Amino acid sequence: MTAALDNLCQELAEEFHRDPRGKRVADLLGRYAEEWREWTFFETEGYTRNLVHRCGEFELLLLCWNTDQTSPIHDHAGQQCWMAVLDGVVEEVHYREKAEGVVEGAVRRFQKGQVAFIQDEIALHLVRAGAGSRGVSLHLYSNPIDGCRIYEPQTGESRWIEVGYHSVRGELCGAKTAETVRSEWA
Ligand code: 2CO
Ligand code: FE2
Repeated sequence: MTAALDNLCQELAEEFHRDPRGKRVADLLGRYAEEWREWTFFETEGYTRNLVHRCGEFELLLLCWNTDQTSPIHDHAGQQCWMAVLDGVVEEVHYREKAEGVVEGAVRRFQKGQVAFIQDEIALHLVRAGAGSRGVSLHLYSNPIDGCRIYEPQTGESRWIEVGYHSVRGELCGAKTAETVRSEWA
């Protein structure tokens, strides 16, 4: 399994060594279309974060969105985030922090093969399965993120949370935290 995913990680690593801003990342992610199904896990409690690869420059995750599942409104801990849809439909809603709270902005819908990009300078966002659809998306964070701030929609209050992995390279690990995985791989 995973020769194609491993090749993709190799190409991404070369790209980040060439250019830390990763100008070709969207192209590489958008072209990727193979071998991801056996590393996906759909749960009823919430979307799952499944780690494919983590190194100093980036981490690559498969996110599985069951029908009606949504992330909280969140930031990206100062890092760059690319999101390529591999299957189904995934929607993104932008938010801006204002004195009165968080204010909803653009809503965008992404289908298979489309790639979104976000970083804190652009907006906060939430991501959800498209109406009536499930979705699988491939997320690249550069650098890796161990947590982010989540925002309460009504008041705009925020708090930092640690993000975890549901699986690592196809092996279920519960909600193992990024910190645990990093120390195991060190
Ligand atoms: N950033 C969220 C996460 O890593 C997913 S939304 O896409 O950026 O769980
Ligand atoms: Fe996000």
